Amino acid sequence: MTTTQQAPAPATGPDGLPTRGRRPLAAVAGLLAAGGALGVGELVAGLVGPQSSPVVAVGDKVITLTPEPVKAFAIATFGEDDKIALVVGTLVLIASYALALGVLALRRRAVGVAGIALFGVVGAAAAVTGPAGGPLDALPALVGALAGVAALLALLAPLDAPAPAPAATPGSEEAPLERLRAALGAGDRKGAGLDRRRFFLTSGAAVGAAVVTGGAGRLLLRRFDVGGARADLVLPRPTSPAPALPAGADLSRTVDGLSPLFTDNREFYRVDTAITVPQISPADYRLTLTGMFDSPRSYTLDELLGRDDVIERDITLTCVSNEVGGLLAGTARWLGVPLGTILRENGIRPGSDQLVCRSSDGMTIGAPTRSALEVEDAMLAFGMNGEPLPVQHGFPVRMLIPGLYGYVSACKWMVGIEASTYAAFDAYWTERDWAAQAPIKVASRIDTPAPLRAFPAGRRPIAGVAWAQTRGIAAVEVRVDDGGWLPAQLSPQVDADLWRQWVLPYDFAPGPHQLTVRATGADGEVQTEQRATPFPDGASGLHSIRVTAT
Ligand SMILES: Nc1nc2c(c(=O)[nH]1)N[C@H]1C(S)=C(S)[C@@H](COP(=O)(O)O)O[C@H]1N2
Ligand SMILES: [Mo]
Repeated sequence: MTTTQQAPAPATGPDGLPTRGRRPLAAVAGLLAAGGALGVGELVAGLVGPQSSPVVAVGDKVITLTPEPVKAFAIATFGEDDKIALVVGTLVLIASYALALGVLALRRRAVGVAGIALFGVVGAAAAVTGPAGGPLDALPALVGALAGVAALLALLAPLDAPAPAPAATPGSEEAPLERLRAALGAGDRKGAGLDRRRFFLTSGAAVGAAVVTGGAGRLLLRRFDVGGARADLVLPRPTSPAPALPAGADLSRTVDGLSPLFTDNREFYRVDTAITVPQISPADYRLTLTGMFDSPRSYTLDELLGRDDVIERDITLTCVSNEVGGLLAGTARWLGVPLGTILRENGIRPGSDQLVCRSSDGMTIGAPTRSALEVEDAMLAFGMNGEPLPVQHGFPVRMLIPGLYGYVSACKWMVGIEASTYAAFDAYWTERDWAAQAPIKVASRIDTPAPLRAFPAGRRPIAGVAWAQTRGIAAVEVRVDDGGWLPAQLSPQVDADLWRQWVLPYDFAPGPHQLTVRATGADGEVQTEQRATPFPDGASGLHSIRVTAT
């Protein structure tokens, strides 16, 4: 008599069939259902409007809810690519969720349906409660979820198509082999009820539908794009042009690797929480003043552009998240109207110490009223380096207050100024424990030679930039190894709000060298070597790099 080893009873689906070989396919079904939901969601968003896109709305919420240290880490690690990192991370999360959901749904359809419904409800809630959200904005996520449920059920059906129960396999060796062959698609296990052909046909249809609906949604959303309107905008001539630059003002013409005096708009650093850049049509634009004003009003873009006090100024903008030696600083020639004049003509009340600046994407930037009124060249800007503001940099109107980090002054896509107080309101970053007030610290950076690089020994320039907006830079010194501080040559002093380039030609002996730079403000303040992290009010310390002359 032979004894047959009894295999443990396999988990079974609703039809009593084993789920085992079908699980990978069920996971794929979950993934495709999620893809279908996202695609259909985008299509409906294309009809309803950009603020209703579930992908974007959820991403925005993730940014808002991300703890500050994680956000700081993301900006420090990914810099400009922080949003790409977020989108990729979110997609990985959604994919894992969908794969698991597919497997669970194989045994219990209700779990799959509930999981996708939850997905839809989260997306709908995020869109409805977004800064520009309304009840209609729930539609894309809900319709998307319905499509996702339909896709999931259609994809799972061929995985347990009714079929005669398998004949008991007598040999113990054969079963696992058969299962493997079935999972690899080598052929249907006789009677397993798995309609592989139908599964792949349905999958193909689901992928096609997801791609077509998603693509159509994206195309439809293009009609909200303001690129064309921006290109058509004619900027006024400044009544007060920027000071003329002396010949040879830009030292980068002769020094390789040195930052240009003006940063190209395409190269200009970008820091914001917007996953999709707000698209504000010039015709619809309004800047509305509210709060502690005697006679607050609003301005159309034409009213701002048509004023007779248009100023043009060269200002270096800096992000509080900039690390010592970091690249989150840039200079542009800005065109706009004086902020102080606008505030005064609306009768700003003396009791206001904070301006709550509101952006169309819901961001709030809290700026000191006093600086807005008193800092020379504080402005509402609509032009950047001779063009209308690029959409990424705040089109059509942003604020600038020289001398303050961007997060307390440089509100982009700005649609409102509420004259308020620090006691009454915590702005977005202050709520996240960044300092409420943050003047830019004296800073200097070595651009060339690049850190950890090797170059031929002998004479070559050490060069970089230094900034101390509103005060100006008086001197930059460089230390090589343990030597003394050597004065660098500076680009001409044009305006205190503009950074200065510096260059020091140096004879490098062969071997490794440590280069350190420090700046002195025109007010006599020497840049501190005391190291501080960007959080909570800006990094400090000296930029120091290692290089090797060979
Ligand atoms: N609406 C909005 N404005 C914003 C921000 C933002 O996240 N949203 N970020 C601020 C920060 S932290 C900085 S440093 C500057 C950056 O301006 P830029 O992207 O044009 O360089 O914009 C400021 N204005
Ligand atoms: Mo910033």
